[in-house]
Amino acid sequence: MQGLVIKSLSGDFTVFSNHQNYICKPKGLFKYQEKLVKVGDKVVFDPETLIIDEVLPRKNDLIRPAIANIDKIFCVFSVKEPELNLNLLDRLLSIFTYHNLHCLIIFTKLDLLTDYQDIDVLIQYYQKIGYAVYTSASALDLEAIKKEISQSICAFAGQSGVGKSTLLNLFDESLNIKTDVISKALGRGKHTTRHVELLPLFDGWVADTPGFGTVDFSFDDLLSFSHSFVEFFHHSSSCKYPKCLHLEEPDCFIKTMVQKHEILPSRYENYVLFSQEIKQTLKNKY
Ligand SMILES: Nc1nc2c(ncn2[C@@H]2O[C@H](COP(=O)(O)OP(=O)(O)O)[C@@H](O)[C@H]2O)c(=O)[nH]1
Ligand SMILES: [Mg+2]
Ligand SMILES: [Zn+2]
Repeated sequence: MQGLVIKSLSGDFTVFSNHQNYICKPKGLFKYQEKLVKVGDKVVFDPETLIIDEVLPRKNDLIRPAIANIDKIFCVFSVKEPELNLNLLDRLLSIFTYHNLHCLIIFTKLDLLTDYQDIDVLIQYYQKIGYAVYTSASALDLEAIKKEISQSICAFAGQSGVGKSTLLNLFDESLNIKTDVISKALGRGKHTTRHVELLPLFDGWVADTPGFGTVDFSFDDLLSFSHSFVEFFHHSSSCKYPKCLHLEEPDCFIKTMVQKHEILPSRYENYVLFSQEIKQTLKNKY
């Protein structure tokens, strides 16, 4: 029988199939390599012996958090408490886009703002470059997020304390996910969510995943990294050099766009910071 791995806990894997849960073990072959089965895996298992025989090919595969076959990844960012972290937002969008994951953005805690002008600019910019952007303060947006979740395996990424668990509980209070009171001293929440688990929601599945502050940020080369900034990639054919990295090259259309404020300054700043970081990592690797 085929099923979906929705939870992994000390060597046991909960497989959901035909409206039922089966607690399974991987077959002998996997025994020493239990890490080979992941939450999100589609598996072939025997409902009698409760043995997982085969892991079907993955559509994608994240290492941290360990989860496979994600259809949609919501990048959740608070506008305050903790302060909006655009560096982390651009970092997540870049690496997830590089891995062909469908990213969406949710801004939370808009109630803590007195002025909405800055956030409006950001919302419009990220929408313009192709990402769906929602705010947890809008009922219409919450309806739209519901529709996105339906029939999909979704993950909620973002720093702790931004309101991921609160949002999921708002959708379905029976999920009863533990939320966290922000530690004022640290300006961030404690890590309440520890393991990865898929929870049923609106005929889809959601993972309330911990951390994501330190996502695995490695690229094969700078050029493919540059493509992960989608609007840069879109306009890169107008640069003088076909393989322009938009750094030191002359006649770079992207830099012109930055000067004309057609590209958000923080996007370009983060792009430059990330390219330096990646350059250093690639140098150490070879
Ligand atoms: N003011 C405000 N606080 C919120 C909002 N969403 C969540 N919080 C608070 O932020 C803290 C962290 O929320 P939590 O859901 O645990 O964050 P998580 O770590 O991302 O899962 C809790 O004290 C929540 O009550 C919001 O929209 N507005
Ligand atoms: Mg949480
Ligand atoms: Zn360029």
